Formats: sequence, C-alpha cells, structure tokens
Amino acid sequence: MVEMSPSTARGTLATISAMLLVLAAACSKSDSAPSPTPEPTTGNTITITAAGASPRNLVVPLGSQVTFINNDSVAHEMYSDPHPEHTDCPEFDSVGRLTPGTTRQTKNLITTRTCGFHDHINPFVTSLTGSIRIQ
Ligand SMILES: [Cu+2]
Repeated sequence: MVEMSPSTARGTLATISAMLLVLAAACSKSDSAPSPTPEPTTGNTITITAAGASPRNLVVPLGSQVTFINNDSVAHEMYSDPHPEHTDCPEFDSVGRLTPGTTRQTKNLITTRTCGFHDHINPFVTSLTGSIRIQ
C-alpha cells in the first residue's frame, strides 16, 4: 500500500470535491432538460379552426369533461372513434354537431382509457382527428 503525505491527501480530496461538483452540475442540468418524448397537452379544451383541432392530443384527469369550441366558419361534428359507429366513448355523443361559434362539452369521462375522436363530416382529415387520454 502506498502512503500519501498529508498534502497529497488534501490535493486528492480537493480533486474529488471538484469532480463531485461537476457531477452535481451535470445532474441538475439533465433534470431540467426536456423529455425526449413530448407529453400530450394537459387541459380540457379543444378549439377547432380552419387549421384543424388544437390540441389534437390531450390528457385529462378522470371525471373531467372536455369542451370543444368551433371557431371555424363551417360546421364540424365531433364524435369518438371508430367512424362511423362512434362506440368507443359514448360520452362524446353530447358534443356532436358544432355550428360555427358553438361550444359543447362531453359528459363526464369516467373510464380510464384513451378516446380517439374525429370530425364525422371530415372523418379522414387528420388535422380534425385526435385523442384524449383519461387518467
Ligand atoms: Cu364518424
């Protein structure tokens, strides 16, 4: 075993301390970095414009209602998937037809699941489709 003089020991200790500081800085930096997979938006409102629905992917707490606002100049009919049955999430049936300027809500979403939705008038327009994760 190699004996260290007191000054060498202090030097080693200082080096280790400096390394720990660098490590701590690196850790706190990675904590604040954005996660690689963006999480869907939290909230309970989906606004429809000529550009489509926004946000298209939403996370809501169990028991929430989701509000759909039609700010477009044409009507939209928002229902749960699949098209044309709309059987996945019957709570969406209370939204249905939204004439321009209309706001309507789903019923309480009381099942932990993901509900896909679409515009029944434009069922294959991707910008008018999306999903709501109830958790
Ligand atoms: Cu449909």
